Amino acid sequence: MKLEIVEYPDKRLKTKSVEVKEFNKELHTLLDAMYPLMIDTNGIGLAAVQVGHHIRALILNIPDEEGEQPKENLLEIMNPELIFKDGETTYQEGCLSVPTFYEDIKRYNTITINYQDRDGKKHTLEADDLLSIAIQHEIDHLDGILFIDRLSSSRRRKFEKEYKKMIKERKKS
Ligand code: Y12
Ligand code: CO
Repeated sequence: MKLEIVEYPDKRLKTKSVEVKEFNKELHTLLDAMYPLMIDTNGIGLAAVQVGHHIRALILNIPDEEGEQPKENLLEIMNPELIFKDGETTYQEGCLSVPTFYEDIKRYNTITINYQDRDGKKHTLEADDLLSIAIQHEIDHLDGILFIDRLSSSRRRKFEKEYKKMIKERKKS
């Protein structure tokens, strides 16, 4: 399955993704194709909507202490539900759908989610620090929200200007 990252300002990123109801071969093929794409593009998180599939599915692979991302650490999360949130943290976020741009975003520090794995089995996961931030970033994607939507209006204007410039430069090269 050939996948490509959908990049801002593509309107598909604004779509609210639908619940995963069938945990079948089609879902597994999609998840299996998302993983190498995420790793090859230096990503640590990727939602299905970022590859043009509007279902509530996402993958995460947070680097370990050595900066490695072994496949054993891969999390495949379907239909996540935030059931607990606490504290506050700020992190300079980036997104494969908004290349070259990083901004400080405020999130909950600690969260608990319920979710289903690729076979539909239910799990509960407590997360803090980078994992918590990454989960919140990816859940936002499922609701059609990008991290740039969380910027103040002045920071957003600055972003739009810089991003347009980046796209222009990229077209030249
Ligand atoms: C903390 C904050 C946000 C997340 C969400 C997941 N974000 C990513 O995986 C971002 C990846 C990323 C990778 C880049 O590298 C390449 O594209 C080669 C990148 O660099 C450029 O665009 C030049 C930007 C973002 C998780 C945790
Ligand atoms: Co993202």
